[in-house]
Amino acid sequence: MKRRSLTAALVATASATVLVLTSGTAVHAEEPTAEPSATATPADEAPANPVIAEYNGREINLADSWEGAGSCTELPSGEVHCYDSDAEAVADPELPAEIREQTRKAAAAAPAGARSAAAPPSGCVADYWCLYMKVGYKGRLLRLYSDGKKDLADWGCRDKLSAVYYWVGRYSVNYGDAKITDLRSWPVEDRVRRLDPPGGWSDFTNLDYPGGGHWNNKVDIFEVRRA
Ligand SMILES: [Ca+2]
Repeated sequence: MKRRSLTAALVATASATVLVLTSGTAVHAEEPTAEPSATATPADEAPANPVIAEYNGREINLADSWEGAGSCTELPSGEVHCYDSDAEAVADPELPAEIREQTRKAAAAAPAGARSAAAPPSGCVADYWCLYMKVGYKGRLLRLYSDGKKDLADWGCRDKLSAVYYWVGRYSVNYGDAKITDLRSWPVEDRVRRLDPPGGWSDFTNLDYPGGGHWNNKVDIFEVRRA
């Protein structure tokens, strides 16, 4: 992912150099004539690092398809597990015991059928970034844990993110913040926004996008920053 960004930066720099060296006429010819689309970078090329996950005892390529899975979790070990139900997800024995315990407590504290302010939304687990593909914390759910940039194309979630929640279960964990990025083609700068936990962003259509519009279905990179 970093490699790809670097390459893009180098290409952009090279293009800029060419433009400076060419005549004024050429510069005009290179000027964009229309407002670039929301996602101007190539979205159709196959991801270089597709995420392989375990789902019902077999391996699936998330970049290609979730194959019916309702949610997937990036475990602290680096492995990724996908599930049919939230119950199965929050009980995964490979989740750290403290996280399972905190999540259980929150679910027990929430009144049946209603979500209290203190409880995380459906399927979210403590100390995880919970990424929902539909507004209102609905749709497919990706739980991210480890520090660093996630190219959502690798996870099969590019241009699909609609809501995010981070619920702090253990304040001893450095939960940091996150950054969402919409990649744009030069000369338009990538759009970036910081998300400060704890809490949630339940509807990305209400999250203002720089220059107008909203963030719904635009995010390409999700960066978890715990350090
Ligand atoms: Ca995008």
